[in-house]
Amino acid sequence: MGQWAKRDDTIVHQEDPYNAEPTPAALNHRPVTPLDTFYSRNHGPIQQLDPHTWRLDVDGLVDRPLTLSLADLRQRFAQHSVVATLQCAGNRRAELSTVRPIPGQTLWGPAAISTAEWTGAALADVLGAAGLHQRGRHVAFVEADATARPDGVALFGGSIPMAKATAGEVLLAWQMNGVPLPVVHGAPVRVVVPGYIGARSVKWLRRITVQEHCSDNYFQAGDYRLLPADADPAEAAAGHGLPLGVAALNAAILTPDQGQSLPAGPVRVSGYACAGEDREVARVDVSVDGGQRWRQADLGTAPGPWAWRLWQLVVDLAPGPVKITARAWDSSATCQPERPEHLWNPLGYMNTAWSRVNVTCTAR
Ligand SMILES: Nc1nc2c(c(=O)[nH]1)N[C@H]1C(S)=C(S)[C@@H](COP(=O)(O)O)O[C@H]1N2
Ligand SMILES: [Mo]
Repeated sequence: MGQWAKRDDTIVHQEDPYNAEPTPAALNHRPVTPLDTFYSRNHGPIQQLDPHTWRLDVDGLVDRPLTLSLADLRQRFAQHSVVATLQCAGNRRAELSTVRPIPGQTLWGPAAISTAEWTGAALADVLGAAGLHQRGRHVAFVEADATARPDGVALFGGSIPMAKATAGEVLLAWQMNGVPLPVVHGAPVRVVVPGYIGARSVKWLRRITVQEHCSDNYFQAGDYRLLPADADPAEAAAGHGLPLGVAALNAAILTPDQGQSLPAGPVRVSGYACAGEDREVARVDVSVDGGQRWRQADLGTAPGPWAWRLWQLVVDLAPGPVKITARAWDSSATCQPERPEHLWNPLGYMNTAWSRVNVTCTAR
């Protein structure tokens, strides 16, 4: 067992802060990702909070500011479970970095994405108990500051618009796959915002503030922004570019492996597809001739409306080099963009280009 109870074969991009993704093979085939396989993305230290003394403040534009213990949260509010996929906005950045380098950012493969069954209180219910003012437009989250952090590393936070915050699917979760939330995933309580980039699902939650404007936390105002291709990354800090929120349609091939050598003949191609916000994955197409002809993959059943779809297709591969391509369509008839060149941005976010895997088939 590796660090933070992750599998031994976990790909650890960085030890401190801990940033790690599973191998594509480990992620594949399981609609709900086991805890030892779930990716983990951290901008600062993993916080060790005592669940008995932990408190959550709810303040800002509310009638009745609240201070809740874990017991209060569990007893005062109905318990909900949602199967939701979390995906880092930096997922698949490594492919973007082959277009042009992306210095200083974690080069995630296709597995900075995972799915869990989250259990907790609905944020909507907690906000209802606090009483919302008319002027409240955004709900901001900030993490605890229990652990010393290196100089210059800001407290993690962010916000979501009021309509999303009160929609019911956003949870203050204390359980993941039926067990208490592991420390590395934000114990004792984290936010889970289904359909949004992972960065809005704040871990080690300490405070919820209802406010007129979106969060000015560094990780919303100065990071997780999509800059124009010709911008200097330092401009993000000044609030340039597009703030990221709603997730975009994405898909990736998980098997076969990039560069794999395998016998010609029938080969199973498989992976995931995930739509953003309230859209659904409608179809996944696979091509083995660089995109001239396409066949439809079989979509596995959705583990829930906020979760990815796993897919697979057996294709017949001729001897020689083969380019396998996969692309997803969503319920708005939107398809993923074709090439990473068209998406390249200085911080390397939102690579949703068609997924490509090159293999070599040997005659048998
Ligand atoms: N407090 C805190 N919450 C956080 C982060 C963080 O660094 N600190 N990282 C965010 C990002 S960028 C992502 S993608 C998800 C990752 O969640 P996980 O580590 O449970 O997979 O958590 C989000 N919540
Ligand atoms: Mo992220």
